[in-house]
Amino acid sequence: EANPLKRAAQKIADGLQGDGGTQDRIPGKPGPESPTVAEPTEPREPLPPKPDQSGPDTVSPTGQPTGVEQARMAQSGAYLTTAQGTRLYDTDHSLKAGPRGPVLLQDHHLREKVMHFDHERIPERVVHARGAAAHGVFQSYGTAAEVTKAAFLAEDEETPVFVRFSTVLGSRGSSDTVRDTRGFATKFYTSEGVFDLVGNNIPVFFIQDAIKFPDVIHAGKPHPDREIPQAQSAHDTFWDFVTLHSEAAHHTLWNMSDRGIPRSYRMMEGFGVHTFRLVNAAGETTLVKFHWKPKLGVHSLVWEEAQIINGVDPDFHRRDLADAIEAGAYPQWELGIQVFPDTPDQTFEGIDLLDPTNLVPEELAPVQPVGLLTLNRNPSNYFAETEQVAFHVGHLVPGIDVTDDPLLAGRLFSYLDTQITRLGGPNFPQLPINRPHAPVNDMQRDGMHQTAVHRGVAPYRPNSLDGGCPFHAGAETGAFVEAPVRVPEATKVRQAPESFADHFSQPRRFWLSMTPIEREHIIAAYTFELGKCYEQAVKERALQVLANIDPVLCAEVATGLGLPAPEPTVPLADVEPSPALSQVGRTWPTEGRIIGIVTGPDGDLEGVDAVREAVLTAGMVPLVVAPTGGVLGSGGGTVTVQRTFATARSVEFDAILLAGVPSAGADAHGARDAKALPTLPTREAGDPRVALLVSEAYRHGKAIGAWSGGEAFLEASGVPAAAPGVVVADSGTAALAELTGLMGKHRAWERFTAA
Ligand code: HDD
Repeated sequence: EANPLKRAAQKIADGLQGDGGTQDRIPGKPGPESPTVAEPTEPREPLPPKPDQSGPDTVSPTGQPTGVEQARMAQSGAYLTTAQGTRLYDTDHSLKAGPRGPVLLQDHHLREKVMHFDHERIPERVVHARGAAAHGVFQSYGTAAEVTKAAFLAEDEETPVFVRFSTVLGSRGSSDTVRDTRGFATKFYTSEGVFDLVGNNIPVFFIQDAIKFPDVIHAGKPHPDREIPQAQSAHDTFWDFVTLHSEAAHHTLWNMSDRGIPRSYRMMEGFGVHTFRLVNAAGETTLVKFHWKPKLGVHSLVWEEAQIINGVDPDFHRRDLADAIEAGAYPQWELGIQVFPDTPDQTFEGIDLLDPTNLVPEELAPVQPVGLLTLNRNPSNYFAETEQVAFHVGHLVPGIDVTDDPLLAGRLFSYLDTQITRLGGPNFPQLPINRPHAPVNDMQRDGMHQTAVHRGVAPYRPNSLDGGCPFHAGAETGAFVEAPVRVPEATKVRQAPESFADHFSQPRRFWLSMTPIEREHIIAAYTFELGKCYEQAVKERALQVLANIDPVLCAEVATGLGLPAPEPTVPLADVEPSPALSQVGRTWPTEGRIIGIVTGPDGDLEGVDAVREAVLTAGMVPLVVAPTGGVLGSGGGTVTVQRTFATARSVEFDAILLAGVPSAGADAHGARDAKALPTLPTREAGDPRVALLVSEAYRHGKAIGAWSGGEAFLEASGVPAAAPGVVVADSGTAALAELTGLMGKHRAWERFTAA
């Protein structure tokens, strides 16, 4: 297949044949490695990883290449063994005194097997426990070379990376589409050592000083008595904290905006949040903020969609990322920097650059692209890679240094510290996923889980016994040299600077930068979350914070809560909006978008086939939805079904196409699952499950198209054929052409009342 996008989309569609699992595959189309029905009798090696999967490329702590194979040593040979390499003839029965007798204490295999199982889990991350990750490559444009000597940012440098996306509050098994901030952490395996950019999809933070991190997280995590709610902020302790602590107003507002419920990890921006200091070859310094800009645009779910997905497919974001990469539709982001002069006061246009609750509008300091990130390989083992990867803001390379942001200072302490508990000792840099690709020659020795066999007798400096090795490097031999920044003379205090005291002008700018539709979403989010709180005092205090941001926002939420809207306690800030903060209004590529094509045995199957072909050619994914699974039609004009009315839910699709005449109710095609529920008040025409599909898609602003009688589904679902974003056409391909144009806007925004 010549068109790579089409090939990618086809692969996603194929991979999604049934609802996962080999039994669901279409008869006659087994997967390439489908297991046979019975257990194989001939020994064979474990299946190799799929083409899209790979483990980390590693080198040993002493710089010796080891490759992935060493990491897989535990799987050599075709025969089952103990951990000591002794072959086993049975692992299904404990050693007993007779078949019905007691189990014998001497069963060393039972003991070893269960002992290991008992210790398979490590503590999950205290925050960002739930994540999904991928390998990739970063290609530098060289445009940052003027401001930094970092080798990986020089022209045409290619650096392997590993990126982990995450939610913050939920535990490892929680849902993907909760309202929360998302982590966006990147490990660059550069020739000068590892550089980690440990950012979020929101450019500001709840607190200005790391000493408050345990407070904000304790407040956001589930209530300590019942451990509910999981993974979300709609509860009293969170709102108690963020309303008592007004520096949290800005980040909270972002969380309540559409940014808190991204459509996909592939469609999120990333931010380094803090201001960093770059150093160039001449030793000159510049202050910067890092940005990741997704090629597919920044898109979000709508709240109801997010809530449904949490039940229907809690792994929605994880699946989306892995499917896209497996199919070859590699997600890409441009890394960019906002550049500020390194002045002694470290402010820009009156904005304190050391205050992590501030952003600098792109209109004041444009984001300048410096390189391209492409994620192109899925991990081959979740635990070894995604779970064991250890990021740290202090993993820096020459040319990138930190600033005195007090939040960053605390992070510099916390990340190393937490890995000791999480990964069981100080040797986690030796884990394959964490190993630098640059040669390592440290004088760290011993400790839990030491896997290196160090040579020599003198792990100390100065020494003569190991020939004085290893040697210090100078700046010219690639050493990390801290930027010699002057620290002002001062007295020790536990105090924030006065410039950290403005907590409302930045949130007000964000609010003013939103379109009316985005403002409605924000109002709805506050109303929902505060409506879930029990404490009246917390709600009242939240309204006070909102009054200080904007009177309309405050009044609308107050109405929703049935409470009076208070007057502001600070003068409303006079700020210019920053249109770059809004997600609505631009047109974006539609690659990788998923179109549900609803049809049945009586539908226009030839038309469906033509549409599938056109969707694939456009690099999007067609999923055919029909009353039952299997293959529709016969002979040449057949269509394979990927989803049934029972398994499909609108939230999986970015747009819906309705092909052909609707079948009246489930009985027409013998689908029993429809009978598992009490009878719905079925409308004249149309299966009620399709009516739900279409009405939900409509409510969520998704493009809907129909042809060849499919328009009757619209009627049955209560969707006006003339509504914005609804297309009725003569043929499937004509409907698709219009639909694609609509999807470039992400949603039919005109359908939202605020528009
Ligand atoms: Fe943090 C994990 C991002 C403030 C302490 N943080 C963690 C991860 C991300 C961030 C993306 C997950 C990394 C991964 O995938 O393994 N954190 C941020 C950002 C912050 C921030 C963007 C503010 C700008 N964090 C922050 C503070 C502290 C921490 C102020 C502590 C004082 N963060 C941690 C941690 C974690 C962590 C406890 C948990 C697991 C880990 O580090 O490896 O150390």
